[in-house]
Amino acid sequence: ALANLALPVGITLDRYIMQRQTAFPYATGELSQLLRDMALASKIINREINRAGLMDITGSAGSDNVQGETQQKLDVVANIRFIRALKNGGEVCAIISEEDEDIIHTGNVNAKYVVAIDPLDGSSNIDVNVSIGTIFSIYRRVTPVGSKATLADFLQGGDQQVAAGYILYGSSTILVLTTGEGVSGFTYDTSLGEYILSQPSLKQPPTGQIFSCNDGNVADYPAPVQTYLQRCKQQRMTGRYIGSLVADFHRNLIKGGIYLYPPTARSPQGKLRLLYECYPMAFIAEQAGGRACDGEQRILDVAPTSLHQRSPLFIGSSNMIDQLNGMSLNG
Ligand code: AHM
Ligand code: MG
Repeated sequence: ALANLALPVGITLDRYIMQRQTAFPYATGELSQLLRDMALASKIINREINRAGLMDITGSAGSDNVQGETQQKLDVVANIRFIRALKNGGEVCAIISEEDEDIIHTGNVNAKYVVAIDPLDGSSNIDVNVSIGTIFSIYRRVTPVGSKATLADFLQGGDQQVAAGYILYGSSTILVLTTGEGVSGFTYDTSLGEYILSQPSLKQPPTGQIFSCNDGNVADYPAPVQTYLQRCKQQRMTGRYIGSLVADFHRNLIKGGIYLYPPTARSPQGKLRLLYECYPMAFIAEQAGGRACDGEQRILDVAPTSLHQRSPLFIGSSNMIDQLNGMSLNG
């Protein structure tokens, strides 16, 4: 409540962060700076995405291609940009990314935070002008400041996240953020180059009409999930699936709905990654009043064992997840 007093719609992300910092001194400014670095990198990615259709042209013309970056795939470019921004910002000692097998050490051994990131999610949508996103998760390190970060810093568990967010590069670009005090949405104003607070307190409707999954895999889904989906169809609910987690999640967050990525024959552990896809989305969902589980337990309770581990994901409106879980119990 205290936080909302000072947060009128229309203020910039920078001002929001500054005001939150005074209201909640959760950090001595480092987390604020880190969030600014993420926002800056996302603006650069946004620019690259908007020019994506021109890349071959500018590439072949040889312009704007000092480091050869414009010829690289957009997800690789996004990875480079985020890592660079976090290195330069100085608040992050190590990063894990969907694009890199191992921990990336930034060289800032005195920094207090680590970040897990999927720099550009929904890669199958990049070439076809459909919405894509960035997902990130932030922890305070558990290893001593001054030392090299280790696996332990990343395998703390979902409830230890201090902040999480996503950027949806959609019909407009929006940044959705939680620091554990609810969820706020910021819309990017391209003319100002600023994120503007547009949704100070996002709440997911407790129920909804939308179900989102890859229907092509349905024969592989566990029986209770199949039954749940049959009921959705019997009730003439709406099926919507973009194939970009961020976009599917965001629509369901606003309108009410459920997103499902169950285990399949191709991906027996589920497809999505626990540390930089499931955990941050689950943190946001819960902070907005929604729920997230893996079919057996709360996502945030799933024990992390490796950097790139996968998990099934069921996420969305609270009543819909409860209903699904109730079916799983009945078998
Ligand atoms: P990616 O990280 O390789 O882009 O994969 C993650 C994406 C999610 O955004 C999306 O929800 C899902 O994979 C779609 O998978 P599928 O094409 O199997 O339905
Ligand atoms: Mg991904």
